[in-house]
Amino acid sequence: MVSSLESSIGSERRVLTELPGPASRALQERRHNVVSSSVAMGFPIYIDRAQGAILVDVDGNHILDLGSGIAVTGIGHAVPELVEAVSQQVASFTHTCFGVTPYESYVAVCEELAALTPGTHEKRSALFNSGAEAVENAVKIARHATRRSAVIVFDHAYHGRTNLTMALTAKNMPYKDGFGPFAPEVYRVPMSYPFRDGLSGADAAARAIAEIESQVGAQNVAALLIEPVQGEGGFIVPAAGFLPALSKWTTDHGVVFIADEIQSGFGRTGEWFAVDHEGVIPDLVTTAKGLAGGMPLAGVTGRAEIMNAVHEGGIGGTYGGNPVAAVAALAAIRVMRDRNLVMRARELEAIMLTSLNALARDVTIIGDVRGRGAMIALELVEPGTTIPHATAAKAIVKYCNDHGVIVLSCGTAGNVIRLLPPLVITDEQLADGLEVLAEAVRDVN
Ligand code: PLZ
Repeated sequence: MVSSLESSIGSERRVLTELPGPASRALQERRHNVVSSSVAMGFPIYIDRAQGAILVDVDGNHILDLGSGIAVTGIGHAVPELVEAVSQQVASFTHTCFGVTPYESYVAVCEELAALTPGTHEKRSALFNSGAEAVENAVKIARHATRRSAVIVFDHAYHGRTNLTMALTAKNMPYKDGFGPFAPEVYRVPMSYPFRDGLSGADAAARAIAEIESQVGAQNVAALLIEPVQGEGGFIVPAAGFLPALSKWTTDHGVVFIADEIQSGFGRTGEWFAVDHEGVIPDLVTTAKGLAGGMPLAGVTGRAEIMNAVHEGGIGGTYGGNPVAAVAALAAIRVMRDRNLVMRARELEAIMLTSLNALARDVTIIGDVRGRGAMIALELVEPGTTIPHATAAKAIVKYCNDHGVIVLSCGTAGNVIRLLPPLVITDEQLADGLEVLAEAVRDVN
């Protein structure tokens, strides 16, 4: 069954109808009658099936996926190992609640997280359903372990949409507007943003630390929470030395350093975790997205003494570490290892940077090309300035969508185009997608 699916989909982009096509438009009508208009609407083609880097919609269009469902399906779609593992698990049992009666796959995922996350210290993990839930629990654990309350976050940060994680997230629209009051004891400090601040990592860290010390006081800080490469905020890679300086400061002051690796983790940046590029060892790491190849699973992993500081039963949930999601994670990790997808992310980086840097030399609206691994972005500006150019980003996304390529925008100002291809994308597929993107940029320029 799996092989017939593969052969029927193939690896090429193929647009047969206008997009969205008639069958998608009919579903869109139904959606409008029953789905809340508050739910985001990206590219309303309805997906029927998918394989590798290709999504097939209900009109039979073959769409090239350079978004991976926001950095989730790094191993690609319909991966036989994952299909097999999930199918078998569904047939065995789908749920018991790990807190009621446990099962092996939860333990095995925690063993993998202990082995893969940075550092050789004793680690413990707890599993959850979503990224926001992992971040929220990491903060709960850090507060409990330190008996302090303040949490430090950064400009442009994205950590989720629950009440606490909205407070941690920097951007008002669409995430926070009208949803307050927000959780207290959250303090925001400047991020290192080389394209816009021109500061060295050390200077940017000194600026952030000075604000923390004067406005909050190190002794009140439970946790410093940071995305080592920011995702929704614009694929901002901090200047070298920024993360190590912050990490040292947290160690010196008994503050829990939490790396939110939900978007940047699991091979995406060409290391298992983005902090690995600078040898930073976080106290806690949050994971989700790429962890389980598309099944909902998230984790908090970190120093045993911090993770075990909470009383038994203090952390949990009905579905956290669900067995179907857990076996999917074990399969996804196996596939990543077997196919050396972490190294593949580096190859994708080289291909994307070469192509996009060449494009940037030809056009006036690209201010910056940046990123790590298969997490690469274009920051768009008004020609000859650094003024964010959000309308260009919108137009580029639309052009790509019209031509059957999924690309996503991001950035506090909405002026960044991000590429998050599945790590299994072929060279030919990526070249095709980059060609469409280049046409889009030239069209808008
Ligand atoms: N931390 C770093 O990137 C999720 C958000 C999509 P959840 N990013 C995609 C949207 O518009 O809601 C994310 C992230 C980082 C936390 C999260 C939250 O993960 O699984 O969406 O809760």
